[in-house]
Amino acid sequence: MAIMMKVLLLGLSAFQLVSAGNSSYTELYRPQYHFTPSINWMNDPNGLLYCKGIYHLFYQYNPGGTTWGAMSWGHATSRDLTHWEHHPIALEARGFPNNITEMFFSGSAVADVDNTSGFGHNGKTPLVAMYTSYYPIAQTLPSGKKVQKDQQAQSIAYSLDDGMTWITYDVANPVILDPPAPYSDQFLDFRDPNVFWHEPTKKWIAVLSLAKVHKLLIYASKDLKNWTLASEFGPVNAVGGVWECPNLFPLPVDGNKNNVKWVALLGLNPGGPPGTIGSGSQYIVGNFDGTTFTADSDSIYSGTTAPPSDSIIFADFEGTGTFTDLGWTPSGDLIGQSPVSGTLPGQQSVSGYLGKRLVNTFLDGDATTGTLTSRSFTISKRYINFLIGGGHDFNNTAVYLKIDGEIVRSATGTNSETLSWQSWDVSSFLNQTAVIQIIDTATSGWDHINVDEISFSDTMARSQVANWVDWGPDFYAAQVYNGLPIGERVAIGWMNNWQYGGLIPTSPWRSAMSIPRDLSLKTVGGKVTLVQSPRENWGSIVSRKCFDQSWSFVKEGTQSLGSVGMALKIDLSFSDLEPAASGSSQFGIAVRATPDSKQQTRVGYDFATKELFIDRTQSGDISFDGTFPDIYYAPLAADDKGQINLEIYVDWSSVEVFGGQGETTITTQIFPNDIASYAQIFSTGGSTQNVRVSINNISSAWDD
Ligand SMILES: *[C@@H]1O[C@H](CO)[C@@H](O)[C@H](O)[C@H]1NC(C)=O
Ligand SMILES: *[C@@H]1O[C@H](CO)[C@@H](O)[C@H](O)[C@H]1NC(C)=O
Ligand SMILES: *[C@@H]1O[C@H](CO)[C@@H](O)[C@H](O)[C@H]1NC(C)=O
Ligand SMILES: *[C@@H]1O[C@H](CO)[C@@H](O)[C@H](O)[C@H]1NC(C)=O
Ligand SMILES: *[C@@H]1O[C@H](CO)[C@@H](O)[C@H](O)[C@H]1NC(C)=O
Ligand SMILES: CC(=O)N[C@H]1CO[C@H](CO)[C@@H](O)[C@@H]1O
Ligand SMILES: CC(=O)N[C@H]1CO[C@H](CO)[C@@H](O)[C@@H]1O
Repeated sequence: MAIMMKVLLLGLSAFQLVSAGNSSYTELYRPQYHFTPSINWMNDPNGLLYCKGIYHLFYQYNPGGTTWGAMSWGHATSRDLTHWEHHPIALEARGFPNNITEMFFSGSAVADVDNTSGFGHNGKTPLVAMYTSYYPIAQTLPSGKKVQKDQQAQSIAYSLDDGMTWITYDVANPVILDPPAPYSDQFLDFRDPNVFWHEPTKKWIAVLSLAKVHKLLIYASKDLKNWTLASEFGPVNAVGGVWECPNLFPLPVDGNKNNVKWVALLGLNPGGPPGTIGSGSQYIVGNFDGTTFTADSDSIYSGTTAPPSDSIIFADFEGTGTFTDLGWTPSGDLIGQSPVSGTLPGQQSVSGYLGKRLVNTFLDGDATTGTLTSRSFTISKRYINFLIGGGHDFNNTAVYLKIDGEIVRSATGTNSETLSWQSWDVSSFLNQTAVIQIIDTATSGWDHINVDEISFSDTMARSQVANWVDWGPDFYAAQVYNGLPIGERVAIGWMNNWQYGGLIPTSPWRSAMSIPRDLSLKTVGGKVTLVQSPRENWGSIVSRKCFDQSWSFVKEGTQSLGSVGMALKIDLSFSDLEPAASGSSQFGIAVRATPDSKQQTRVGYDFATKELFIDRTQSGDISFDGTFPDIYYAPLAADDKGQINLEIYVDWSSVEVFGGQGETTITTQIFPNDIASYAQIFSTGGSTQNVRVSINNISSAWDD
């Protein structure tokens, strides 16, 4: 149907087109202009390669169902990164479905135009894919190499028909069998080769991840077959979970071809941006000489920043002695216990605390339960700032502010051992008497809490432990295209999160890719920053303007824009005026709202904190995972005219916001009703000036 029609339209007769399924692409929640497989489970983008005018998109795919399993490489192609053709599976799990002996995990692909591999034949340029072989059982391979149960090793395959069919290099696979000493014990977590041609040294480079020890390994090869370890990099910055899916690529700074920097971009799971749970992506800017990647010093964060300079430290848990000695009242298993020096036996590495000691309730593993109650104090400053890590459960692993026995503020961790700053605005409780309570009342899976450096300040404390590629929960495992001209880099991310990826309420497919994004490096606020802009053939899918209006000011309250649709491109700009007194003023737009506004996703800006946000707490179906309904914040400064500029891309189950020049993005999935086509603007705590809202309908990329 839709898919077959496009075959005629684009005349891609050379391709054998098979739609893996026969979806009409109109099911509830089906993305209209984001890539999805027609059926079954998808995760990481793989093998992104631009070759002969065609963008290849391979992806982690389960041919057997809508949850992770039987990992294979699915395949689609596009001429414009907007309209996609489905192709037969490129690399199907060996032995699928009944006796799987090898799965094809993530990797990348290149066009070996100089035939360095010798795979060329009859004048055909070989495409070569390098991927992680995962072996669910111990075995001796056709190459004679022996692998252990659950081993991950790196293999290659080649194609002589422009990527349509692939031949695994069985005589020698895996071409990188084991991690190098001293990491040989890491063979279960050694993955995701990112291969590219390095012209100055005329070599292939492959960057791999040693996921659990937070290291990138850089290998070099003349022929894609024989690989030599060149160097290693890491750990740096965010290390709250495994490092996966590394990329390394050059980009000119501010368009200057004489000032090229290299970017290492990688996934992190869990331990994403502050306030998110689960997967995230970070980048590091530096230099690469063909052997070693060296980070720029301003791209490395040495650790948690100290609290704001005006802080009064209430509890830093330093010194010696028990919680009781420090003035806290313990209960349960915490009676007689003390703050801990860092990581406990059996625990992943705890980081981000200040000084030597912190509250860490992993004492008897997750079995420990109890509470700690502070002495009472008078609230004297606007914020209570503290470092928090550990489990995410407001009821069981949490910090509470109590006034007269009532919980008036609460905070919880993000299922990460890395502590980060959280703050309560307590300006409405000034001069009142309060206590802080730290609770751990549950006993399995992330049921512990880490707390440090509770302090009072008139400034909100922030954590910067990494350069976040995206501040939302749904942008992971991004990969950058090979084969584009120097200076041009397009990335696609998996628009999902391991926290709830297998539970999202879509059928018969699960997971979408992000909008393909043009990457560049620009100096923003004095710092070389990764800037993203959506790269789609908008001209072919943006239909008519459904709303366009300017206001010199919008008064406090909400204003309906009517029913504007479910797939939208919205340009929103407004003045960043310091709110007079309230300090809590926000402006923004609610999209995918039902007529009664009970469902809506709010995209806005907080003038006091200078943060962009997406609030999906009422976005529709939020029932499938307790961490899904949440608000995501990201720093964003006004432009030099004092305006905040947002580009917002709404689809049937997602919202992506590009703030400013694209230095700040937030990507979230949402699952609203299909009557949720309304939009409204809101200005809270005061009026907002110089507002312009322009909305275009986006039509389906699946039914030309
Ligand atoms: C599974 O495949 C392996 C390798 O081809 C073979 O040795 C083994 O006998 C097979 N097992 C079953 C149960 O078919
Ligand atoms: C590539 O190299 C192989 C091995 O040397 C050779 O047989 C083949 O003809 C070459 N192919 C091309 C297109 O040059
Ligand atoms: C592999 O490459 C290394 C480094 O270039 C070289 O020393 C070695 O001889 C090569 N091995 C084979 C089998 O080609
Ligand atoms: C808090 O107490 C201080 C000093 O006693 C006083 O100046 C201030 O007005 C009080 N603030 C509030 C909000 O009650
Ligand atoms: C936008 O598209 C939706 C469905 O695709 C449609 O219902 C709506 O009327 C359109 N709005 C405008 C103003 O074109
Ligand atoms: C995803 C989808 O629409 N699958 C349908 C494809 O066609 C067969 C046979 O007509 C249906 O049974 C499937 O439900
Ligand atoms: C299961 C449970 O007790 N849930 C509660 C957790 O705490 C929130 C408030 O933060 C309550 O609304 C829930 O009912």
